[in-house]
Amino acid sequence: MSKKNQTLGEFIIENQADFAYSSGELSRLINSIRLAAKVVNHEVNKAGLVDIIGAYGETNIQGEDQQKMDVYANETFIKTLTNREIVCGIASEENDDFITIEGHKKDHKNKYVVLMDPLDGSSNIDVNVSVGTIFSIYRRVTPVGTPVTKEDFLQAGNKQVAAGYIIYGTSTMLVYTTGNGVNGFTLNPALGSWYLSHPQMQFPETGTIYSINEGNYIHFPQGVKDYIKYCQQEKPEGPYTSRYIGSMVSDIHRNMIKGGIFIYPKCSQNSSGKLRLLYECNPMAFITEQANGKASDGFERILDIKPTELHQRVPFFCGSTKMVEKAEEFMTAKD
Ligand code: AHM
Ligand code: MG
Repeated sequence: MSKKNQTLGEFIIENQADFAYSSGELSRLINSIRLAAKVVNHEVNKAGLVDIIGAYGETNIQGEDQQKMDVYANETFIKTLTNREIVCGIASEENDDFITIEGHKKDHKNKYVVLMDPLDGSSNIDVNVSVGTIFSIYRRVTPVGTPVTKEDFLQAGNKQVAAGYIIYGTSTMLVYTTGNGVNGFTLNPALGSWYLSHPQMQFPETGTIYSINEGNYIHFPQGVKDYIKYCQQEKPEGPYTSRYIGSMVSDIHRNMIKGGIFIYPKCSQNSSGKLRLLYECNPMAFITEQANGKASDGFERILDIKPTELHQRVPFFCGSTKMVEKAEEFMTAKD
């Protein structure tokens, strides 16, 4: 039950039983993420003041320009998690391969792996628009005491024990699930504390917002084109509203509160879409389902896809259940 002015720290202690296996390790892990998020938030907020924004001059494995803040956020999350010895491995959008964390005693005793996109939508920083961090947590599948392997990271999304995102927006929020609903905490920057502001978040069953980069319309599959036309048709509630920030965390966060669908489909020039399964779609899909929404690749449940590669991409349809179902109808009819 949510209490007035409850902080994230208090919430974690009070809901210890929600944490799978409840050994305290997972709560310490969430605690580390909330700490790293505060540090990144501090820098993101200053981005317009100091000469820290702009391309860093390197490209990541996806062949995209890395922004300075991407690098900073990546290092901050990795350092914070590594120093606290609570994970045995990390995979990040910004690193080609996963990182093995052996622990100070070099005994590989930690049980969890974290997959993350340290700063999603980072090109938005240059124009003072919201960005986010996305994280996904699994229990390792290889034996404790041995170095992690790719197998520990290539788990289906339905095996996630926790997932969340931080949205660096007009206020900064941390939203996460451990498989028992979704709770959102807002940072009070003056105190450095996260307060439970959005208990048990739920997608409305349906909505009137559709979020998709319509500039790519010509490259979309016919099913998506038909669904967009459906969104634009006159209906009792009027044509739907188009809202696209270009920062998935912010687009989905808004749609979770107001009711809507987010789509990043495959395109003729990119057969799997743009978004990454392991550290973008899976965590957002876990949160979405926990908030009564639905997430698929247009046909199949995202969380049931068996990953084959760390940086694998997947088409993504995510949001209010009825809207995703409707979009899937159009996909099935045409693809
Ligand atoms: P990034 O991880 O390189 O920032 O890319 C992911 C972002 C999402 O947040 C957003 O929904 C999408 O890219 C926008 O892409 P596009 O500009 O093609 O619409
Ligand atoms: Mg990203």
